Amino acid sequence: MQALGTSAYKSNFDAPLLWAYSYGSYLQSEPLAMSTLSRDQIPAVVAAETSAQQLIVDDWHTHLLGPQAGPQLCLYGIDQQLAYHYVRRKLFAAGHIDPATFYAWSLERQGDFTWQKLFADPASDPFDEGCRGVVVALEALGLDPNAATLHQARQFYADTPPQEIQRRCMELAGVRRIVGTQDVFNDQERAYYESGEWDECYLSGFRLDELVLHYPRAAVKLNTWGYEVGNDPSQPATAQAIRRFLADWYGKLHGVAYGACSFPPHCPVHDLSGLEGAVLHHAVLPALRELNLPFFMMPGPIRQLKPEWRDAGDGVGLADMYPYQHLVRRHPDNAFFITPLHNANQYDASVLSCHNDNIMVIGHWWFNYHPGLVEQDLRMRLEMTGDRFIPFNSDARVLENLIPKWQRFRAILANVLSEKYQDLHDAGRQVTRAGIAQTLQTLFTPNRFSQLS
Ligand code: RAT
Ligand code: ZN
Repeated sequence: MQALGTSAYKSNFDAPLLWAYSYGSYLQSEPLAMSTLSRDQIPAVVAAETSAQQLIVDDWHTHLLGPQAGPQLCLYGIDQQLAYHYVRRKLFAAGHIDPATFYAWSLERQGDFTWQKLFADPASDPFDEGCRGVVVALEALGLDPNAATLHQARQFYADTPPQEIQRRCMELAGVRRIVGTQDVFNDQERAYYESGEWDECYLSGFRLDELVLHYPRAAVKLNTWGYEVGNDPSQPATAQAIRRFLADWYGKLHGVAYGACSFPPHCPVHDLSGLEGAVLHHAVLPALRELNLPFFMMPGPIRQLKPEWRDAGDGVGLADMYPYQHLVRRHPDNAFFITPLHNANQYDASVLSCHNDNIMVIGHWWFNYHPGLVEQDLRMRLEMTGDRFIPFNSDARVLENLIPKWQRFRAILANVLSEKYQDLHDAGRQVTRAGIAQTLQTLFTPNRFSQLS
């Protein structure tokens, strides 16, 4: 099998990671790191090792872009936090407002209304992760999450440059680099990618939903852009043109980490007689293999169940995992990540990664980003695969989302990992601080697919 952690792929992630801090420095400067921990010492050591100061991570899937991308693409601030679709969903589901009326308002008016109904009104305690996240971020940034109005928060954002907001969000979350969601079929995004400046800490997740799921629509654009494609992606000339398009954009985007696509629950990704399967088989997967990029698959969303709710109106369905089993076996030289949206698919995804060395489970997002589910999956993944998965990505859309999501996950990680290390200790395994640091490195190091060679 060819090396999948390719030079291009590795070059994005092989820069001196802050891991140097932990494992390496312990080995050199702290001999104690190698000494055996008692059962009672384990929780404190795991808590320190998983903290935002010590475990600095790359966030593998977000929708973020930095301040250089401008206010339409770089979302931050109190009103954007309140407009996050996890929060809006709650507003609409509770029947507080008719969506059409709400969307006709300015962002500030939407923010005031949302704050009043979901936060200031004592009848609405924010137990849900979306609203709780706003409370956590405000508190972490030194703002009053119990304020009656948004006056103080708005003043803070008016006085603070976006670069400073970004710096604080990343520092509080313990995030070093951020992979975004680059959809070049989106005209507004493409205009920025054609000519905009990139902040070095942002890398690209090359988003391929339009190409794979809506090929006829995508083909019209491809032809407009000078890639001569026909209706049938299995035709060699068409497949070749699509591959050229992917290679060209790989060159234009900043530090592409993978190609990515979400799939509806019953998508026949393996079926070569369907358009999705044909685009994948003849064009996308060969191109990614040539570029040495993994393919990041997100089965499960049902888009626009309630179109009038816009991005708050999507749903989720249990995915048929058979097509994915077929796909990863048919393409043994491609690397895959998988992150099903439906919680009941998490187990199948882990099993899939147990008997295929070219696929790894990653993260939590959207409807399965709930502490109870994340904790349950983390246990299951450790128990089933050892350290062969990437535990978390934030899927943040607004910069401040980084804070609550990573804080929440770190607490879960510390708790579950302590329990697992105590369990190993009880079984007779010697547990050391250096060993814990090494495991965390393995779990979060993005270039592990290089070991597939
Ligand atoms: O979780 C979300 O923010 C969704 O709206 C989706 O966009 C999802 O993150 C995705 O990447 O498809
Ligand atoms: Zn996403």
